[in-house]
Amino acid sequence: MANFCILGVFLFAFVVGQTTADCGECPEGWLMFRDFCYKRTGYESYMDAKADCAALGAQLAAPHDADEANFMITMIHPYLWVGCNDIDTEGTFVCCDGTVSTYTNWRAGEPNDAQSNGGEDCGVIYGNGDYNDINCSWSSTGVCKKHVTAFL
Ligand SMILES: [Ca+2]
Ligand SMILES: [Ca+2]
Repeated sequence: MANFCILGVFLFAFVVGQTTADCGECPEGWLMFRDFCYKRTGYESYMDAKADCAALGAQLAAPHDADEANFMITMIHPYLWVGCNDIDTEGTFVCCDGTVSTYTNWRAGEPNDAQSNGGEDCGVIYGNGDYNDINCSWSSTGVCKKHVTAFL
């Protein structure tokens, strides 16, 4: 019975730890969502946005679910790089955080790698949440994402 009590305490601590993590706050100029800090880049190419985020020790953000996408949409100007591209393998969108995108919301007919635009390998998200692939050298804003503990 005692063992069950100890297990219970550990489980309680684990659950509480998961829901009330006090990992600090985002510095001025960054917005917080869950345990991450977000900051919009300038209006620039995908590679420049990615480089700007790297210079901040952050990654070009890729939404991993609808809630995160909806948060990022509040930073749209006028749309956002989503931080995932299929540069290496056409049709397989890999994200800057090293994951294959776990959340996407492609507009009907997208991604279409439109050859009339010189090919399209970089994802953007629009204000309604729809995704499109556009030419990576075009300009958009992006969002840099960094775990809040990285600022401690
Ligand atoms: Ca493509
Ligand atoms: Ca497209």
